[in-house]
Amino acid sequence: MPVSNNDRVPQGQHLTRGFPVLTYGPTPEVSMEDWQLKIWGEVKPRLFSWQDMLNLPQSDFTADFHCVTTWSKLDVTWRGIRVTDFMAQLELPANAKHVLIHCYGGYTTNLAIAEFMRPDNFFAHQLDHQPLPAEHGGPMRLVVPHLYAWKSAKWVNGLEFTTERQLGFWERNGYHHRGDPWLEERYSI
Ligand SMILES: Nc1nc2c(c(=O)[nH]1)N[C@H]1C(S)=C(S)[C@@H](COP(=O)(O)O)O[C@H]1N2
Ligand SMILES: [Mo]
Repeated sequence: MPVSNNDRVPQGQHLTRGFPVLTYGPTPEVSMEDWQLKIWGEVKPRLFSWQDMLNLPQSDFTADFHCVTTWSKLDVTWRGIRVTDFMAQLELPANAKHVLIHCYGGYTTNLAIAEFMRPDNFFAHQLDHQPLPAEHGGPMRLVVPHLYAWKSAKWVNGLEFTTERQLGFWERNGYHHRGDPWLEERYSI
């Protein structure tokens, strides 16, 4: 049976060796000391430092990774902070329905709150038991395993909560607002 028929590899995807780097534009250089995560919009504004993040519960994750350019990688091992554990620090009002993820370097991507607040999503600061390399989004990235990997924002530095959907970078440029690989939600229209 060809590997592309593996029931963990969505239609139109193939397994890749290694871990390709896919970045639009230059790789931002951000140290752990300087790294910050800013929270704003339909929520009380907050600022989280690197130490604030390390003070939260730390978890290990094994997750599959599906890039819309058709490569998939199974069982990537990460360590970091579960999004639901992080969100327990905020009091999110009921009218906050969407989040626009902001990154060092200006990249953005959007998620509905229901897609963001899943227990399988996490902020990662380790890959394969090593500090997350800069090219893979270090010092800290978001990982959203159930959606195409353009939602897994590297060099994350902000969460903007909104009542209406605001589209992120790829979503404004023809990609699907949700991006479920199992439904092949690749492009808008
Ligand atoms: N800030 C930022 N995050 C990003 C991207 C990017 O260009 N900038 N590319 C996205 C895309 S299209 C993919 S497939 C994954 C790739 O992650 P990797 O380079 O660690 O494989 O990161 C996503 N997150
Ligand atoms: Mo991608």
